[in-house]
Amino acid sequence: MSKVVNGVSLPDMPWEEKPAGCTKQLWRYSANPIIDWNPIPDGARAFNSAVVPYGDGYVGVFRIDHHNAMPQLHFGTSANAVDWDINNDAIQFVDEDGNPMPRSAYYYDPRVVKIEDTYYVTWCNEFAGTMSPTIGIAKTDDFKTFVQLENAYLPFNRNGVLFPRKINGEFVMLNRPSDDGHTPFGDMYVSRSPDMTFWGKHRLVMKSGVGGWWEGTKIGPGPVPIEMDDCWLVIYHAVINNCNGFVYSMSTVLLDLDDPSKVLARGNQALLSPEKDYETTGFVPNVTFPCATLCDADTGRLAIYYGAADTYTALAFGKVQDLVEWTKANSSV
Ligand code: BMA
Repeated sequence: MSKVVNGVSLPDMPWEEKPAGCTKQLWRYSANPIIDWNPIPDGARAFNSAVVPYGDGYVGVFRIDHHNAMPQLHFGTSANAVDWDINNDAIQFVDEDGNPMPRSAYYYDPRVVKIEDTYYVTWCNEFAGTMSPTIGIAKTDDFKTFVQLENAYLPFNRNGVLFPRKINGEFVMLNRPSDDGHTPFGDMYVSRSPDMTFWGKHRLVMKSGVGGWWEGTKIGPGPVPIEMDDCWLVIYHAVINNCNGFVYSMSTVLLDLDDPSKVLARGNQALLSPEKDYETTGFVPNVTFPCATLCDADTGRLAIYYGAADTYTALAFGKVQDLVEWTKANSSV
């Protein structure tokens, strides 16, 4: 059995045991969704958001779509990682000298990761004044001041997901090059940086469709990879295009610890697909989009935070050891 490496103990994280009769590796929280429509006065929907343990509780960077449909990032806190208190004001990023950064037209799908003693936020950011997506990066030590760094890439790119530690002395980021529309394609790449500013050594990790039609349109990285003793466990989103449009599911892939461009095993089917009302009905129907996890290193309990129907925030549970075993036993490669 694989073990979690470099993890933290989270004995009080949200958790429910697998329901009797459940044959799947992931199961939903019985009180889903945890965030409903209109979570704050200025926001219509909170979804595709990031949470991390911090201090005595948890903090989050939330994607909040405002009533004009434009997404912003809002900071939130929680004692139990289920009930969230989200600021009505969007995060105002500053430059290295503390001056407010010009606002982007949109900020969405954030991830948050702690690397050494600094927290980094990555998100899909407007490339200055072009309405074209790239990956924005900011750092914070206290979740009060968020210092925005250079965008990582030229347009177009969505989904920048940092590994939780340097690999061979470099920062490493999974990402998904795209177009500036709803992107009818998408493969997963990995890029490296010595300093969080200059990104290069780009490598393909995996292409869509290898496992079958369920992931035939596009794939992209989800939450921050989880370090196991024999692999990186990565949850990814996988998109099918059917008569009704795109459907977003999730599955798992295991990457090589020293060279995460190498796929060790990759799930051959979806582990969670839209099926509940809050996943199939909302602002964008049929979306389950994972952006964050909490993992208790002692037990391997995993809570996945996913956006449901671009409207709600929901939780699913699993065990990391079981997900690694399942991926190895049900691999498409
Ligand atoms: C993707 C991203 C996600 C969104 C999904 C479904 O391209 O924009 O934020 O959840 O589409 O609308």
